[in-house]
Amino acid sequence: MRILRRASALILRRGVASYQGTLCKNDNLFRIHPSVSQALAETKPVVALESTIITHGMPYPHNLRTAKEVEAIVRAEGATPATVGVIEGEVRVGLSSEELDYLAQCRSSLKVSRRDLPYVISKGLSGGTTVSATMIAAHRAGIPVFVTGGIGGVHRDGENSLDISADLTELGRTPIAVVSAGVKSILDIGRTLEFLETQGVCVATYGASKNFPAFFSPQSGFTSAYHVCNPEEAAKLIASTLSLGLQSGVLLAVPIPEQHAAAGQQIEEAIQAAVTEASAKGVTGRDVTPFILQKVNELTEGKSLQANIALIHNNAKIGSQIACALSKQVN
Ligand code: PSU
Ligand code: MN
Repeated sequence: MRILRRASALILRRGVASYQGTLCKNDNLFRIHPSVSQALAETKPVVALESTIITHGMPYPHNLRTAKEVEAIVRAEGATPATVGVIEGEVRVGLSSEELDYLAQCRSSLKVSRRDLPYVISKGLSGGTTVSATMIAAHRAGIPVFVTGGIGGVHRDGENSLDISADLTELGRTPIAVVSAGVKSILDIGRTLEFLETQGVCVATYGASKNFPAFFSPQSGFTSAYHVCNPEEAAKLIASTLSLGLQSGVLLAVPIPEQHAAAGQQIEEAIQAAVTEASAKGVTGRDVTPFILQKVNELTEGKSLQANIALIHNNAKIGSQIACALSKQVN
């Protein structure tokens, strides 16, 4: 029995070690910040963070303040933050304070998803990376844990419009664990979960139940396939995915803390109004999510933004604890 256990621990370590072996050297297109490459070289925990939330998800100066607070939370938990963004045609894994300032204030920065990467790079442009593009960069760098607020999904009426976020297909093809507060109810949550299942994505709620959270609310009426109760359990789930060599990701859904979920009902009503307005105004494609987020913030007089910030802080804390637990398990 003990030999078996030792053998499986060895396989686990080898799987994750070979994963971390994908760590890329600085090349022309991907540049890893020295603090991040040093942490990776020393097999210390690193947490990847996205930047569309900075360029398109929140207004200035809340976006910049939140980005810096989130990095500080990651550091306080003992991990190294690696915010991903595109600066003048180069994907940066780990941004300097000046680069964060630049992305937060630059009005012309683009929203960069998988499909946009080739164009943005070829033109030397700058932008915030979505969940899908951030997963690609994190994978290249060898960072298995990535924290965000909410992921994209199947939009309402998506069965007709086929407006399905590239985040979902990315989760199906890139072995990264994404820690998020679930999926916003601006989306069709049921179809989003179905699509994730088809893509082979292991979805687990972080907490005592399988209730799948709806971003501003701890419950969506849907459930995850599984739940994990603590950082160690979450880390084991991630380690198994990596060791199995499944090239698909894990979605860890962290419910918003109860005290910040209070405005949930008011936000829900604002979402209904914003979705109706978006379709009446003919907003489509990549503009839909930013349009609705801004509208909901206006309609709730900033309450949705406050809840958004609170849940991102919480995700950063839990995601960092998971990254630390994973690092302990494989070292
Ligand atoms: N949901 C939010 N805030 C955000 C996003 C989603 O609450 O900022 C961003 C994320 O970067 C996500 C992207 O990856 O929007 C999804 O966009 P789309 O629906 O166009 O795929
Ligand atoms: Mn879309």
